[in-house]
Amino acid sequence: MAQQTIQHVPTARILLLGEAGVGKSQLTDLLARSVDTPTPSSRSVGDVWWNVQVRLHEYPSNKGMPPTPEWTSSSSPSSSSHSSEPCGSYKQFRSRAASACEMIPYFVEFYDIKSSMRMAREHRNRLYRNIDGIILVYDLLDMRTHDSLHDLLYHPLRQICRYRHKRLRPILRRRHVPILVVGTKLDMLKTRRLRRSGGIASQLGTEEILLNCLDTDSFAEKSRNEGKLHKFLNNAVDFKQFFPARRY
Ligand SMILES: Nc1nc2c(ncn2[C@@H]2O[C@H](COP(=O)(O)OP(=O)(O)OP(=O)(O)O)[C@@H](O)[C@H]2O)c(=O)[nH]1
Ligand SMILES: [Mg+2]
Repeated sequence: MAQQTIQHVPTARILLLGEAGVGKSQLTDLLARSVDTPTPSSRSVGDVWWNVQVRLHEYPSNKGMPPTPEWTSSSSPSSSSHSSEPCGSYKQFRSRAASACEMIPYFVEFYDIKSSMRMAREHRNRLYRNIDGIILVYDLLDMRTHDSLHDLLYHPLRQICRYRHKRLRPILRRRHVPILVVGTKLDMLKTRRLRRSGGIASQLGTEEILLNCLDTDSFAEKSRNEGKLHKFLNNAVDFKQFFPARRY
């Protein structure tokens, strides 16, 4: 990780959107959990209108370069197509790749708005303008919570579009703010639904994760979910860099 003082670590902001009771707070807990911040109080920055939990994210500075073999295949290096190469050359390749890839630390703040509070539009808009990524949350047991995501997304997306792209519409045609869709309560689903091709994730061209928010292994290291989350957070950092929030 690059040597930086804590004041110089930039912050990316992620907004969680979803109906009441779908699991936004539980998911925020899971997303922000880390070895260094094991309890909610150690990673929370509370507010009247929303709960904010924070975690560190390491953004790879060489995102445009080819990935290392470790990320391209789940098999071990010895069983990959490089297996005929002597061990030394594989090690050299890895160390070259590692030294080329500087990890830049970012704070990521997850904004979990309290459904019970009615926040003034002016405060909400001020928050939306600084948002670098959106997580849409729905309950797999109640697909109405999935269908309402379109409505919940409209206003924040419009604000982000207006203040970050400096144009009002069309909202989704240009490169929009990164979005991740999460379906919760997978553990309570009796029959496993097949992936819905007409779902909001495929309409927006984004990744979707189905999980149990109560299971702390849902984002286990090197799991598919962790990979999708990392990619989403990297995209949020990209968005922050390419479309920086202006001061008002
Ligand atoms: N079994 C199970 N329960 C879950 C899951 N996610 C959330 N819950 C439970 O669902 C209830 C609601 O979760 P919350 O995280 O409070 O939901 P919320 O979206 O923050 O709700 P509001 O703050 O009212 O908007 C809680 O009792 C959670 O423990 C899940 O994946 N599996
Ligand atoms: Mg909540």
